[in-house]
Amino acid sequence: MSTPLKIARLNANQSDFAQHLDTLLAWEGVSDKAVNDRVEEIIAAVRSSGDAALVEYTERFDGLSASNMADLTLDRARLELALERITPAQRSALEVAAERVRSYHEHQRQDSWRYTEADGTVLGQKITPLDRVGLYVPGGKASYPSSVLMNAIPAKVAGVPEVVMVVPTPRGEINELVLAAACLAGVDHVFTIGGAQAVAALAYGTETVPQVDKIVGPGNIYVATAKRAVFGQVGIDMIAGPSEILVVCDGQTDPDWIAMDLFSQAEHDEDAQSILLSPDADFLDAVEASLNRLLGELERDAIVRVSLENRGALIKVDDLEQACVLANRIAPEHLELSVADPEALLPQIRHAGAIFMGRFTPEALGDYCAGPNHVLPTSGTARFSSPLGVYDFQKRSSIIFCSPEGASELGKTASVLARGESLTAHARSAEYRIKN
Ligand code: HSO
Ligand code: ZN
Repeated sequence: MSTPLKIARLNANQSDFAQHLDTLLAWEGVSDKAVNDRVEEIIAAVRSSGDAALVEYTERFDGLSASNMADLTLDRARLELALERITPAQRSALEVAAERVRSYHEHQRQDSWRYTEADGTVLGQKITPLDRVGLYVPGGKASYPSSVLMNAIPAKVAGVPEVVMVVPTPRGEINELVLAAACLAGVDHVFTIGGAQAVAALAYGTETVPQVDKIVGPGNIYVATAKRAVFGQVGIDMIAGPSEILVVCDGQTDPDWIAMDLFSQAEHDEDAQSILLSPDADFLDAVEASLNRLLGELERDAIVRVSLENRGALIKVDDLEQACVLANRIAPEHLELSVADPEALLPQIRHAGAIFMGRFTPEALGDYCAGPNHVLPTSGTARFSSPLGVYDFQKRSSIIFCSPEGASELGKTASVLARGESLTAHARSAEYRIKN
């Protein structure tokens, strides 16, 4: 029997609970001076030397030698080959997931609209997809085909004509599932480059890599730092923190199910956070026992242990109402309402990236194939932000079309305001159009 798991047990009514919770939730977005300097250097090199810099960094950092960018480019035929190389079961699972994700996101498409004011002026909003989007896909262990679907499909549903994917392939190791997912999602170009150099290439363009308007997708500290650095030159999605799950359970779900739901977040990485709230103390004991019994069965048990011991907690609450108050305070990325009547709790929930309703809706289903996006606000940012979606790949232009009467009426108002700001040309421009 291995060492018992040391996971925090708290009671929401203990006097120092607020302090405990603050410590538990504290997360410093990493920012490192040395990394910053390195990233700035890389960006400058890619801006001045383009493809040559990409080839050189890819050799240095990924151990992959290429004579030019053509060697680091994968065409659609290569993506189609990947679809043939994966197993039929994998292919059909990817297809099912892609279809569900597509139809969910089709509900998010925004349309242009307009209306006419009484003076005949037409006002409106025109929706336009971005021209070109870059998708960063990490290499190695955190390379998730599901994330390719979650990032590329909303862009395509939004109508983005060109999606450019970059994915590092250290020592030439290619993840066929990632390429197959890219194929199904309709990714247009793939380059096997990564790190800050790939982000710089997407932001500024090189001889081979087309310049994009927005960069989405997760990455390590170099990628995150590079995204922050090129923000303004291009749009970015978000700088995601570690993954989190908050489970609220009435004590009636199988404790093994809840234990595994907590593990499912914890196995992402050592900084991931899994918290359980329940009014039933015996149930918390039962879940703790399940965690101890099941932990050894996991492939990533070492990561899970660090995550749960450093950032996990089992918390006793008075009732489900108190659990909802805490859920709003935590504003988790994922919230499972593992209770008999989740609809009764839903009106009380204000801050969560995604809400999983009832005992039969584990986060894992949402991570892969339920339909909604798995790119969600982390570290409490669900207080003010939303899941990645079609709206992240569309933008709005305002439309103003004045009638002569409208111009005449509005001109009077604009003239007064402009003269108040001492902007005479503004005032006169408006006044020319006032009918006398
Ligand atoms: N839970 C992750 C998404 C993911 N899970 C990908 C499995 N694969 C982000 O919240
Ligand atoms: Zn996950």
